[in-house]
Parts: sequence; structure tokens; C-alpha cells
Amino acid sequence: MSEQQPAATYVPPRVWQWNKPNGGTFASTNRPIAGATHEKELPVGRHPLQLYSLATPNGVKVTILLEELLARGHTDAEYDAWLIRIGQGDQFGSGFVGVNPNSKIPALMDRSGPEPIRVFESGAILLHLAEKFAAFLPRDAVGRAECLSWLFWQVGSAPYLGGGFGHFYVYAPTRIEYAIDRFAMEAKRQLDVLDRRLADHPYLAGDDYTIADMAVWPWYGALAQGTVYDAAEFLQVHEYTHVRRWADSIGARPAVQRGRMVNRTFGDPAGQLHERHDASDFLTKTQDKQQ
Ligand SMILES: N[C@@H](CCC(=O)N[C@@H](CS)C(=O)NCC(=O)O)C(=O)O
Repeated sequence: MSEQQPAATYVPPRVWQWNKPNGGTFASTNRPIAGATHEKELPVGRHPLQLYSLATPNGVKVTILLEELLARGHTDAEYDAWLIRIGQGDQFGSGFVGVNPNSKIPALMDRSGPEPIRVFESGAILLHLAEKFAAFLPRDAVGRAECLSWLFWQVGSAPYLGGGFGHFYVYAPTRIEYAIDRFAMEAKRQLDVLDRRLADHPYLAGDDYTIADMAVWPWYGALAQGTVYDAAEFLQVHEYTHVRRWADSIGARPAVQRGRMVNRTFGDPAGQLHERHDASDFLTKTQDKQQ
């Protein structure tokens, strides 16, 4: 056992109370209760698919898939993407809670059938759309199982990266060595899991690009490319050469570049398309860039 003594002196009370701000980046919206805080209907546009989201890694997974479907000629994948500003509490409006009782982006209303279908959780949305359009999900049993395994791996693993490593390395009000050590170790282990898989296969499910890649890329692709948490040096991400090769090839896809822009409210203004209601919305942004 380690000789190291814990530095913290905090002794938890018998009963936890929600009675003080915790100083963290998301303190103003974090709550220990679910449900709506205010009445607000969601807007509905003219397309069969209505997405309510923001361009965080979880949101971008879905806009990448929608843009890939459209690029492949699935015209029924046309969508309206409405902006949900989670920093301002839009996820607690009654309309949004009706689509996602968990109050997190992304959330989808599929209005293409006789009854609207709500879908929440990014993994469920990817699977719903991939099945609906019979695309980006292998049909053979082996390929399908591999694809779903990596998809569910992402949904289960990313909270250790975002809520664990990212939170304690970037967002927490104090730098806690124990927490950063614990989650840096896990983030590196996860990168190594991906690196070993991608050493022998072009994509996570095998030879084909699937929803598993679209789910994993916005998190671990960004980490390997050094574009999140400013942690490239700290985690020595250049060591994961196969993840880097895979991340670069996916990042170069035009549909991925469009998907990244949708509902983006941060970074280079030329890369931000706050709402997307038509394919021509991207052209306006390209013209902005050229001027
Ligand atoms: N497991 C969920 C996670 C979604 C999630 O954590 N969304 C974040 C943004 S990346 C959010 O909406 N946070 C708002 C909040 O926690 O209040 C999914 O994959 O859809």
C-alpha cells in the first residue's frame, strides 16, 4: 500500500445537502433534481427530423450521422437542428424535458411516421437513424455486434474522459492530484484500447465506416488530435498513432466537417452554424469564410 496520506480534510456530513455553490464551471446549471424548471415549447420546423442540440462531442455525433446520410443520398434524413444553450438552462424547459427527461442534449423528435417518436441518448439516436435508413450499421451478425459493442463502449467510457479527466483537469475549481491521476490513467488506457483495435482495422467495426466511428471520433479523435482539454502534451497523445491516422481520415470527410459546424456556438465564428434548417445554410457560411 502507498505511504501517501490523503491531502483532503473534508469530512462528509451524515446527510448531503445542496446548500452552496461548488465553484465548478457548470455550477449554475447543475441540480440534484430532475424535471422542468420553466414552461417552454420547442420549435418545430418543416423537416421530418427535429434535432434539439448543441455542438458538444455528444451533439456532434448526431449531426455527423445526419450529414453523412444526406451525403449518401438519403433525402428523408433532412433535418432542422435547433440550438439548446445548456449554459443558459434550455435543457430544463418543459418542451425539452418532454423529449428528454434526462435534460441533456442531444434529443431527437422523429416526425416522419404517423406518431412522433422521441429519442434521447446519443447512442440510441445513432442506432435509431442507422436502422431507419439501413446505413452505417453492418448487416452481417459479426459486423453488427462489433459495431454495437464499440458504440456502447463509447457511451460507457466517455463519462470517464469528460466527467472524469476533462472535469478535474480543466473545469474543477481546484486541481486535485488524486482525481487527475485516476482519470488520466483511465483516459490513456482507453486511448490504448482504441489504438490496438485500429492497428489492425481501418475502422472500429472492421472494414467499414459506421456509427461506432461517428460516436467515438468527437471524443477520442479530438483528444488524439489535441483539440480538447489542451491535454495533448500531458497525455502524450502522439503515441497513439493508429488513433491519430483514423481521426485524421474521419476529420477530412466533408460530411464530418459540416456536422461539426451545426449548433456550434464557440470557436471560430466562420465554423459556427447556430441552427441548421436547410443544406444551403452551409453555403452562406462558406461565403462568409471567403469574404
Ligand atoms: N449519455 C448522454 C450524455 C449527454 C450529455 O452529457 N450532454 C451534455 C452536453 S455534452 C448536456 O446536455 N449537459 C447539460 C446538463 O448536464 O445540464 C448522451 O450520450 O446523449
